[in-house]
Amino acid sequence: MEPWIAIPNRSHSQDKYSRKQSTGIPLSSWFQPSARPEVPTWTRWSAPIVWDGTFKTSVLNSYYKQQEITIGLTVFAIGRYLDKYLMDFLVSADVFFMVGHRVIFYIMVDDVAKVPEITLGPQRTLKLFQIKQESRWQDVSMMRMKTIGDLVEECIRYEVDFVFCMDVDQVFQRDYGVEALDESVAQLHAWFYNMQKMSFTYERNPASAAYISYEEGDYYYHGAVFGGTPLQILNLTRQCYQGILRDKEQDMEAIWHDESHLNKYFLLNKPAKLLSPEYCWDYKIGSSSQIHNIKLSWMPKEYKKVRDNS
Ligand code: 4GW
Ligand code: MN
Repeated sequence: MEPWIAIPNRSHSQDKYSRKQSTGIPLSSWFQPSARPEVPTWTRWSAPIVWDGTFKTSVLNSYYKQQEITIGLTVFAIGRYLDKYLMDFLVSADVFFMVGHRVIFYIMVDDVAKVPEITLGPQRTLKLFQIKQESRWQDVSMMRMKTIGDLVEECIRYEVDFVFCMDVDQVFQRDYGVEALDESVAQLHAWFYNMQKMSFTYERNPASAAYISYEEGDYYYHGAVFGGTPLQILNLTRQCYQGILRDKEQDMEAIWHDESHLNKYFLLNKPAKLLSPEYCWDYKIGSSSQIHNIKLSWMPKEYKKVRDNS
């Protein structure tokens, strides 16, 4: 990795994580699983699965408002993904992501000059970082784990209470709010949420660090969205990156790259909260009675246009 080129100033004033309780609000004050009886709203390990309609927005918003929290959102837009996706992602995030709270966008690009100029809402700050383009697209995706870890260590942990890490090829459709916050947050993959674990596309080669046997597994999580407190994200990204490096040393690559390692991580470190597929839906699946209000959706894939660096 090239060293960071950070455009804004970094403040190292205080570690927000140690200053504040991260999730002090009792689940019972805001979570109403009975509002969605037709879907699973708890994991085996008693983590809530947040579906549209299961949360009291006003209770949560006033609690987090009083806590004066700041939420980070990291996103990478390298090569053609910068031209094609970044603008829509950012404009929609400005409107729908954590409305009413302070947000810092951490944007990693390979060409700062190509970043679109957009006017953000008053509580939003954008921090741009230039990183080098990896020659293989698989590495673009996987190196995010290393880069996010470095960034959390260097600045994110001093600046935010919670952080989300997302793919850029998606668009916010409706309010994506503080109900999604927790110590560690995993996203149910839209294509797999109704499937048996036998059919999950985990890495099945026992030699890989991401290996999960057919008997194991809880859910298939989507690599396009994960979140948590800075320290949890630091741990997650470091462990996933270590797995990626271990595989590389053996000339291996997990089937779905960083997503495979993320699934292994969340198998071993159960997430504190799961988000329903309404928080990352693919319209190509069609309509489903379980999917009420879609908060974030996949952009159509146009691989020919965006993928020429494989
Ligand atoms: C094949 O040629 C490529 S390029 C596959 C991913 C590529 C890529 C990914 C890229 O050229 N530039 C880039 O910024 N990315 C970032 O990695 C971007 O944030 C993207 O959303 C994320 C994961 O790649 P993806 O969205 O294509 O992965 P999937 O298909 O799992 O959504
Ligand atoms: Mn994607």
